[in-house]
Amino acid sequence: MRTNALPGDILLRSPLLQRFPVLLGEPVASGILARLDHELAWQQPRLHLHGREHPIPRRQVWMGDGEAQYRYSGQDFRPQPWHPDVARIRETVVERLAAAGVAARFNSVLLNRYANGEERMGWHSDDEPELGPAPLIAAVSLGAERPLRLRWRRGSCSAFNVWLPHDSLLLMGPGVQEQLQHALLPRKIPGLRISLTFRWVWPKAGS
Ligand SMILES: O=C(O)CCC(=O)C(=O)O
Ligand SMILES: [Mn+2]
Repeated sequence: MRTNALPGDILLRSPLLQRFPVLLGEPVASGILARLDHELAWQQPRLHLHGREHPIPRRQVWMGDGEAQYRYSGQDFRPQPWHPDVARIRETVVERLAAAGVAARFNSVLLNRYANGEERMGWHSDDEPELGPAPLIAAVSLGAERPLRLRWRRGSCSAFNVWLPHDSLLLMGPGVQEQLQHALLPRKIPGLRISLTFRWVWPKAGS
């Protein structure tokens, strides 16, 4: 079996949450991590939360096709054009999902850069209207292994961690955003981590 065809672990069946190890293989994955770190125009926007303005506790880049505009916390983000490494990862993700029987397409990606274990992303669901009613999100992790924490939006089932190793892919299938929230909480884990969360953004009517 080729290492890049390793099957994914199904973590939840309904809604589908599946983790695939070894997406790109080494040394490709580490080379891409270093290039994205150095070559992208990382931004740290200030967002209004609870009536106050705060810089986000990480850096980010919104990338994608021109019409894939994204509105988040009251701000519109225009996509940067595809970086060749990111376009290559998108292709690999689509192929890997197709091999697992999941048809997916992505016109955009949010890249998140966490310089160390203090940098984080709070509880949320990726359920903005432009992602449609049942978004499929594919999250690629590069660099330091950290856990994604998930919790159910209803009922009393416990929260749980999904560890995201370097060069892994996590598929959050339709229904995950509606039923669960996720967060990347601060942890005493040193090292740079970059995640790429691929999405399909429905172009705005009239654009
Ligand atoms: O960094 C991660 O793995 C989580 C990113 C995330 O939830 C997002 O981009 O919406
Ligand atoms: Mn998210």
